[in-house]
Amino acid sequence: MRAGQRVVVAVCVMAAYAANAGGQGPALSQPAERAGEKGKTGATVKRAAREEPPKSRIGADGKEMVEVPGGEFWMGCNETTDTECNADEKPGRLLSVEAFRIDRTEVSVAEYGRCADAEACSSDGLTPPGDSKFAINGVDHSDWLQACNWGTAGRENRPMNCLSWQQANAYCHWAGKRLPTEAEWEKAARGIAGRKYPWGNRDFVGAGLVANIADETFKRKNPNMEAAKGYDDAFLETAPVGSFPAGASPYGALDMIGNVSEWTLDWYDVEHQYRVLRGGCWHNPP
Ligand SMILES: [Ca+2]
Ligand SMILES: [Ca+2]
Repeated sequence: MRAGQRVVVAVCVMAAYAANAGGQGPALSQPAERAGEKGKTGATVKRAAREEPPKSRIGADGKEMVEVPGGEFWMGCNETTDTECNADEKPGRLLSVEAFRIDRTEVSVAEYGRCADAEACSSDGLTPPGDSKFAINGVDHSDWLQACNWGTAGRENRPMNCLSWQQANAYCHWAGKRLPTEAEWEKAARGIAGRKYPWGNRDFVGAGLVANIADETFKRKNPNMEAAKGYDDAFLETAPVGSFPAGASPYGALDMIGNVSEWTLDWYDVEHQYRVLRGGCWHNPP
């Protein structure tokens, strides 16, 4: 997904160095051999030996983190389960990452607020002025700017959004972590075997309440926009972080689809103008 330096929906989900990583970051290893058959992972995950049990709450923000084991996983389009892949999701391939941990939930407004109180995070531009304009493909959606959560009473447990990559990056550094690479984000979201969604391959209708996306509630307010037919998560804009436990990834990460998108470390383009933003958000259909 392409994203500029400031978008309406963005948040960081963070990776911390694994306790057993010897201080080495979970950098991507060399891409593995392409699978002989698309969609076939053949991946075996080996859990690295560790000297102490993982801590579940890590960093200056004290957020709960989930552990993602190192090893190969299927990244990108899995044509055996998904016929609607975008061009930038192809070709699907096996990649390997080192073990890492990632926050279980999106960063909340309250958590970002503690970083701002510590003067390690900037609040610049987080509250759009009342006359701000926002459009997608030439269509005005300025009313969506009210979904920016910073500074609105009662939204302390909503996800931090409307922030730049630099602001997300600064938050992660304050917490003693960093943004995930795109490969780490994807493995945390779908596991090793190329799932279509974090919870598996079942589509939204039939999977239960699994994510906050453009649903029937969204469609009633935005009748000209595309939305999931027959799926109603009951949230028009953002939901409190972690509201959809049924949508957990194989490692327990929440809201990896929907609510707000997550910034990653990676550049989207060779010109280094855009960073990769993943996961979709409350105004994206499936
Ligand atoms: Ca929704
Ligand atoms: Ca999300």
